[in-house]
Amino acid sequence: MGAEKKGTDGGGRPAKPMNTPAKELDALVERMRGGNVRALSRLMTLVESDPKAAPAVMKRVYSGRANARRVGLSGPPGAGKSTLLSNLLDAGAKEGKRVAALCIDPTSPISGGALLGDRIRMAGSFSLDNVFIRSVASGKSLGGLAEATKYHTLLLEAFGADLILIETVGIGQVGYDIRSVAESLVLILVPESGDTVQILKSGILELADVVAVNKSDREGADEIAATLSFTFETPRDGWRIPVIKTVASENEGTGDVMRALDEHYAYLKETGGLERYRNPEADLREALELRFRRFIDGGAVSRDADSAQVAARVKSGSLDPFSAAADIMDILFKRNKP
Ligand SMILES: Nc1nc2c(ncn2[C@@H]2O[C@H](COP(=O)(O)OP(=O)(O)OP(=O)(O)O)[C@@H](O)[C@H]2O)c(=O)[nH]1
Ligand SMILES: [Mg+2]
Repeated sequence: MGAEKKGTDGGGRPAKPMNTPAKELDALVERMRGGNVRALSRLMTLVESDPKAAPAVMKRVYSGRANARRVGLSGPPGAGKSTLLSNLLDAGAKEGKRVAALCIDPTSPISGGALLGDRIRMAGSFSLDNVFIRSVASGKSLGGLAEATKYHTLLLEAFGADLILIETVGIGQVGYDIRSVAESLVLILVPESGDTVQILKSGILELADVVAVNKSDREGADEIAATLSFTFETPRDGWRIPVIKTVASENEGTGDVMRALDEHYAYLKETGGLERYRNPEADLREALELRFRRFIDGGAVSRDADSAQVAARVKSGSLDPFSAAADIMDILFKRNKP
């Protein structure tokens, strides 16, 4: 992509802690906007490993971004998320799009999927021609996955990506609102995913916009696809969830998934669904939530003697958590800036 087309970068390098000088940031952002992959990776590492540096970066990249298509891929472990993602990346690149992938893995910095795995294994991120891949390891991101993913998608938009694919762990374990980073969600199931009743019960279908029945080379694929199609016969808010059979390992069905995503995007545009999730007010709300979560997770309650006392009463059962939360909010906001 852009000036540096080949090879890997130092995405895994620890970022310089805290105050990267403003001039240095300006220069990095300028190089990144000019298509420099190394600068992009550096900025990603910076916001990931130092949430305190994030506002300084976001200040420089938030406005003037192009809007990228952002697609999430979710599904049970081993369903073929990485393989399908890799197919979609290649298909997008062939269409001349600048494509990017964020692979979120809660346990290891390397996501599965032979092709993708090999690409990523080389470094924290990888880029070749119009393809950019980055793995986001939860262990590395101090602000947590939600925060890192949000910043990374915004950076990729500033970089000029047309399509951003985000692989997450199984739906329900995502741990954050996927809608804030992806307007379309592909749920990948396999014939072994169990009967439809089971799938419906698990609630994982709630968020899906497109369903792929992957490993359709295996027995039971037709059956599960037919039942799911029947289940989705009635449109939800005017969108009928397509059920597509794929064999990701053979690159079969990739085009159908791409088309379904195009249709979903058109549907969102028509119905105002895009603006609902993509606007500065929604981002402000999320930024506040992220900030507050980090504040709490960072031990704000236990560090403050009065708040800690209230928390202790919850633990001992003498105060309910809801009254306690109200009290602690009062105490903390009078004293601190989250
Ligand atoms: N038979 C068959 N195997 C497939 C298909 N798609 C992917 N696989 C294989 O399934 C395995 C898992 O694929 P991945 O793409 O790594 O799946 P994943 O969902 O990303 O896995 P995790 O990230 O570990 O949860 C790999 O060995 C793939 O080659 C398919 O359509 N048919
Ligand atoms: Mg994977």
